[in-house]
Amino acid sequence: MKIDVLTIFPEFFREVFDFGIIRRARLAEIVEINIHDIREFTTDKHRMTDDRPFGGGDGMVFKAEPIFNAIENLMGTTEREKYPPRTRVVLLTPQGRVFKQAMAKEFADEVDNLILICGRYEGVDERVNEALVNEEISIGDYVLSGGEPAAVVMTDAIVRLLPNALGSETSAENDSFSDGLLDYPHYTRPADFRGMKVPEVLLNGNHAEIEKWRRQKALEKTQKFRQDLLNKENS
Ligand code: 6GU
Repeated sequence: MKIDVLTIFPEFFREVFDFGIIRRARLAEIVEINIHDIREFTTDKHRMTDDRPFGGGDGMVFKAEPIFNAIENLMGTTEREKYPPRTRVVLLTPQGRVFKQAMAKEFADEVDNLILICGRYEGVDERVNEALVNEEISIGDYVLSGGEPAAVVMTDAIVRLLPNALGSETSAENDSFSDGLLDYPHYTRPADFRGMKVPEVLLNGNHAEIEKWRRQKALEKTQKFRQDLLNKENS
């Protein structure tokens, strides 16, 4: 997969993709991640990426032109109907559909060429959406000052699901959300840490019992913190 991030803060991404699973996936050429400075695609003397909103009101609006230029440069077109197959252009904005594990899986399975546009200011000129964007995505119900952290979140969630991104010692199958439940609790040595004991069932080697215990604990945790996950329509 190739991921292209469009941002006015390329420095923000200087090291975030240099650790752990993402770093390994990049080195193994499972994913290629490129950061592009939207300001490089301005054409005016002052390299302006934002301007005042038509109709008045507070704040600034991200200009359409530099984003159109950047997409044209990447895709050879500014008509989303003409994008190559398995391509998605995503605008990261609090106005978008909320990103979920199932969406991460979809992108990992169905997309080879992902473009993440990091929104900024009070918003982005709507013509970007009308012409270029396949999908607006938010990472949750809170407001960030820009889409940059969301681009990192999406990239991480997707890359770790790409074939061979996780080592054999780990697996995405048992992750929280992959079965619609939160994960069960984990313990490692020592069995007695400062008087706090690991549940007996995990020590006795009875795998059927252990499975049952884990399932029960996952259910309890989900019931306690994420009732919404138990109503299937929400997930
Ligand atoms: Cl993608 N962008 C911004 N600015 N705020 C957010 C968000 C994105 N997702 C949640 N809040």
